[in-house]
Amino acid sequence: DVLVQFDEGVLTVTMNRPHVLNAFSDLMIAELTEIMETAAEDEAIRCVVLTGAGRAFGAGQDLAIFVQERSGDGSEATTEHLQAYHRLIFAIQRLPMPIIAALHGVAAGISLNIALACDLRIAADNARFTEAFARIGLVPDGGGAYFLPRLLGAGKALELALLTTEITGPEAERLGLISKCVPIAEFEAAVTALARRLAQGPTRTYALIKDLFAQAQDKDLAAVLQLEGTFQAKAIGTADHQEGVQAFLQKRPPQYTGK
Ligand code: LHQ
Repeated sequence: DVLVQFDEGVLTVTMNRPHVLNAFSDLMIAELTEIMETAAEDEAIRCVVLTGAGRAFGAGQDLAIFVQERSGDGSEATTEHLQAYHRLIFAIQRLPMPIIAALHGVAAGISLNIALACDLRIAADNARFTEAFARIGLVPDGGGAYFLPRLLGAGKALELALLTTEITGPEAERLGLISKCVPIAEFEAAVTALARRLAQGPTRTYALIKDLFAQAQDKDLAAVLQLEGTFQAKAIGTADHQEGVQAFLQKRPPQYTGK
């Protein structure tokens, strides 16, 4: 249920169940998790793009499958199902290289929250975002209660979760839910340009930045400053740092190798 393509350091991962707007099957969760876990170990991959086939990013859990396979409450099957999603969220969060969610059309329910677990989000102007869970009597999962308040602030996050308000691409950019919204005709080119730019960047430093920001989240200033010192020492030891400084002094663009 997932397609992968590798080009110029960019791994493009496409959720491929377009007949149901890429709603999640068990297979799609498992395949995505394995792809992310494997990508984390592959130094040739310097940026990952997560996107959806057809007219949407994703419509959340496939509800037809969910009802068929595990009607009922709090059963062992439901717990296992949620744990499979958790493993996917952790696999995305643990990627050392940057991951971009490329969002066109609908991103609803857990598909939206998986996009929020990515580092950057770029959307087409036909994008529609909704924390759809409460519409069917569910609470946001897949990290919604973690990511959304951090991105938007507690008030707006709770509002979107309670009202399941549909946010458009331009509105999402204004709120800070995504980095950028572009016209649909320019979407593919904009995603490729951003992904290539990151893939040509200082990949080890990006990994350090991601780790630093993750660790800094629940620390006080003194602890963060100390942490920054530790991370900066590692960044100073990278070949790309040397290259960046040399390129600056020689007034030329840097040629980063990701080392
Ligand atoms: C779908 C779906 C779908 C199956 C569209 N499933 N077929 C975690 C753990 C435990 C339990 C369950 O859930 C979760 C996490 C979650 O993600 S909960 C939230 C699940 N998602 C939703 O509630 C969203 C349901 N879908 C919708 O509200 C609409 O389809 C949206 C707003 C996403 C899109 O609307 P439209 O653009 O009007 O498209 P559509 O509704 O016509 O959908 C196209 C087709 O895709 C249609 O099939 P059909 O055979 O009629 O062409 C839909 O039935 C199917 N589809 N979402 N989640």
